[in-house]
Amino acid sequence: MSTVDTVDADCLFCKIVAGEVPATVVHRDDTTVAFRDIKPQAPTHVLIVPTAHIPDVATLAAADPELLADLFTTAAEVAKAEGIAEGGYRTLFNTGRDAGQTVFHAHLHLLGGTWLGALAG
Ligand code: DGP
Repeated sequence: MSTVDTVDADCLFCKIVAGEVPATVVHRDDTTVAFRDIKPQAPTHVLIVPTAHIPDVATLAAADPELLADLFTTAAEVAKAEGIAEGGYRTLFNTGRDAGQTVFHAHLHLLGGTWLGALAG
């Protein structure tokens, strides 16, 4: 159960959660919604968002760690449904301008379906 329950009427992802902006939704439950990224960077590229409006993952972690865990649980379920769980996948948050965050409603990127390369090393 989420401890935060807010909506921002001007937020694109709040509008997707509410069904006011179309998106290809692949999962929905009480606290999270998962939909395909409009500009995919891998064969599977899904965004998992809290239904509540929370601007970034740092705010989310401080406000509701259980909800943060829900995002990863949903990511694992979507990865399984997409057939990428066995091969492996990447999950990441961009936090703030320098990381390239463009939508200020926390979202977990789920990427997979191909060799993604190593991030470092
Ligand atoms: P980030 O750079 O971490 O803030 O990622 C934002 C992502 O949101 C980016 O990969 C593109 C995606 N995106 C932007 N606008 C839309 C939209 O209207 N619909 C969908 N499905 N995805 C969007």
